[in-house]
Amino acid sequence: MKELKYNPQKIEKKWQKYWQEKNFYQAKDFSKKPKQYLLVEFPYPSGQGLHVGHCRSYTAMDIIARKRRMAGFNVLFPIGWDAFGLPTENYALKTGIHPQIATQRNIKNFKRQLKSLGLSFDWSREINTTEPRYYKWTQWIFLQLFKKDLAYQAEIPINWCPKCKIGLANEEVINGRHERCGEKVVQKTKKQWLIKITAYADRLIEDLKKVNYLEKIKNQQINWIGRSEGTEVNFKIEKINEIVKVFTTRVDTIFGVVALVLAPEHKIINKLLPLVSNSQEVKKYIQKTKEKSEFERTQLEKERTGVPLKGIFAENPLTSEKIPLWLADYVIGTYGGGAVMVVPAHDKRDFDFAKKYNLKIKEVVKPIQKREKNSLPFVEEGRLVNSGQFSGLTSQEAKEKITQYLAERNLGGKSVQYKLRDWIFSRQHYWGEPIPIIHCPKCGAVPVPEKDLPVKLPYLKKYQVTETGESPLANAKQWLKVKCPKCGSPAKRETDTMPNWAGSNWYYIRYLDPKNDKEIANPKKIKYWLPVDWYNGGMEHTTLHLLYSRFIYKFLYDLGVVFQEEPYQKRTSHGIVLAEDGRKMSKSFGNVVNPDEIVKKYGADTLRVYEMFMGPFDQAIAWSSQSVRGVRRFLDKLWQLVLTCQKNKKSSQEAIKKIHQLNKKIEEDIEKMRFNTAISSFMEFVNFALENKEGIGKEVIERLLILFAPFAPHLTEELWHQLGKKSSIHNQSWPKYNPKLIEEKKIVLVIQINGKLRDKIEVEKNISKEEAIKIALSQEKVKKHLTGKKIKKEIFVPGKLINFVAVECKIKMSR
Ligand code: ANZ
Ligand code: ZN
Repeated sequence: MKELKYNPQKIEKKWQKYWQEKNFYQAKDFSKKPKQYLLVEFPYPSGQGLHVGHCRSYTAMDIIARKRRMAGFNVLFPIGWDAFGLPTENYALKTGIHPQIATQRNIKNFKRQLKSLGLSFDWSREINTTEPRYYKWTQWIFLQLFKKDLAYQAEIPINWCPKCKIGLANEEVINGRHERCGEKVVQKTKKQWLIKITAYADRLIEDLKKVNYLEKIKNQQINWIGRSEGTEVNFKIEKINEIVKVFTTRVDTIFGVVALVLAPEHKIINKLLPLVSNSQEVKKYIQKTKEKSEFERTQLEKERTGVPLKGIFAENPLTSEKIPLWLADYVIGTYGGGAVMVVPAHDKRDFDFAKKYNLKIKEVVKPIQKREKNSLPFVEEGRLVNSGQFSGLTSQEAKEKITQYLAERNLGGKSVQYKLRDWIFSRQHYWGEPIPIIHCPKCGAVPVPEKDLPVKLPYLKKYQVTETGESPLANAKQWLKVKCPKCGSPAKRETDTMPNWAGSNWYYIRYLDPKNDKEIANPKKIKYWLPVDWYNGGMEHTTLHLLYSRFIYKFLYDLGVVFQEEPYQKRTSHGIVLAEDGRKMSKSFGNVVNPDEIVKKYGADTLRVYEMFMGPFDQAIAWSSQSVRGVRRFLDKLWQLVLTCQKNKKSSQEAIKKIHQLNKKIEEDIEKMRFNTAISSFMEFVNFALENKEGIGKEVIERLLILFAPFAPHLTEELWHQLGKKSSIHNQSWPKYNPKLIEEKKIVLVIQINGKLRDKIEVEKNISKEEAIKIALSQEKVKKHLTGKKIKKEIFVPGKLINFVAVECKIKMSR
């Protein structure tokens, strides 16, 4: 039954069924073949269905997976669903469809869509973060963190939307506003669960040396952690006899301190308020700060504000000077000690602050080399002046000496600070994993015994957030009541749920053993498969998701659950797919491309090949319908080529050379993720072949199909069978190119003038006499030796030399 025309609608379903029935893509635990674990970021099954952006990144890794299988690897290429979280909860609130039902529906739809693309996922390992069998282990990890004191509760300010009366994750705050309603977000203090990721900060930086990530991704990780070395200085506060700790990276400027500024949320303020003469003003300022988000407060260009604590002074530990105390919202409560020593002469922010409030400006560092213009603030390092016994030292020397001086007198010492904060792990939402903790009036926070895991999320009809901002689980009256596992008294379950990150920071471990109810995964399987060899994902996940999952892996390593320090050997990222108009695809713009329609109209292989062809893989690219049609025409041509040439017995030398060159190119392009240039090379080859049909025989056609199989798995499978093959094209070995065949035939020609060697040139082996002479005459050395001479004769020995026989010009001579 031969198809004469390429008809993807007829063949794609057929082959998908065939592959599935034969379990083609199932990874085999403990196979003797070398293992290869290839990972894509599992999708969030939203109500909108699959985005063409998913198709792009999944097809890319699918191509790599298919090529690796053909090259003899035991490939693990799994998929699952990251299904807890806000989008589904919000969708449920809007439509009245329960999140659980919505999730099931969405997954069903996503699965149908992914399958229609012919992606070679191992579906037998499918996971779903919202299934109790899965989140049992998410909760188990939390318990281990709790037992190691890495999960703790604290009163901390959270983002709060006063309109929706709801606590927000940082991701939900865009430019200081709630992303859903646009209301200005304020800070509200609430008891939260935190995870102490900061305890791993140094290792998270250090171990980047062990992995093969793109350089920019490594830098993003490092900047996010934001390690800063400096000095902690204790400032004594008069009247109350307490100290305020200050973190500074410029302790060499300490003789230039003119004020001490506290963050408005600094704890010590409560003690100071009764002592200041302007307490009303101060209280008002604190209130105003609460209405601002951290984003607003740290904007660099914004005007500085502050309020003095009148009548209170701190003491500079080096000079014993009395310095005034202030509050200002540019000081962040959670960084360093939540206080800053103000040095207007050497810091821009402090300079602006001092100008505005008429503080003194004391210069204590001068440039080492004299400058023409000496303007303040001078923010670089230099040599100290007006700094008592430290005057004359360089900034570097002074930092060390002053830190030592402080340490010896118990007034401070070396300190390292991180931008990275502990990870806020509580959400006051319904659609997440319950935190497995029981609050007992006698024993406090008690972990749920491991044997009682999972703590199942109760089915609630009403899952709106409560007016007080408590999680909707506070309404699950039955579920809430439990006995304390320690003392048996009546106690209450924790009602906060985990963030979306919780289920996604370890999911790649569960693929190894998704049905294991005894352990997170069998250790032998962990040993065999991990680490992940190649992880591709979105640029937007190269900070948080990557950092969280690396952290959890290190923690599991410390527990002895996994056996290396890093989960991903290699990390790359893809660019997003924009709409045809260059904007983000969005329902509200009406510019969304639905992959279903493309598959229906042109076939999955066209969609796949088009998305690989659209542009450099790591860049954002706008959709082009015209280019989609162009790709479909290319597939039609390839189809015709194969059908026309299938009877040809022999191939021309040129065709063989070209197909081996293509072989090399495709191999290299796939490894470097240069899919777009790979496709162009296929197109060029097909054009060449159509013009030289007589020279395209079996050997060339078969190699072409195998090379193209990872890109267009259905089309190539169909043609392969049409050639009379009985086994699948995807079970063929990846072809090796012959390096001898593709060597570009370059040779060196010697250039002589009157028999004397004057130069050498590199040219094509079968270059013509005319061409060779033209090149030879353009060489500088040759020109030089021919000046004033006239060429009488040119001798060309192919593959060897050119000899110019030349004589002196008479005219010139006679002059
Ligand atoms: C005095 C000083 C003088 C500073 C000078 C700089 C220049 P990084 O590198 O980001 O760690 N700082 C400390 N704690 C702060 C807080 N809670 N909120 C806002 N700013 C804070 O920055 C360290 C510097 O940031 C510290 O060094 C401190 O200002 C400020 F000529 O101290 B410096
Ligand atoms: Zn108890």
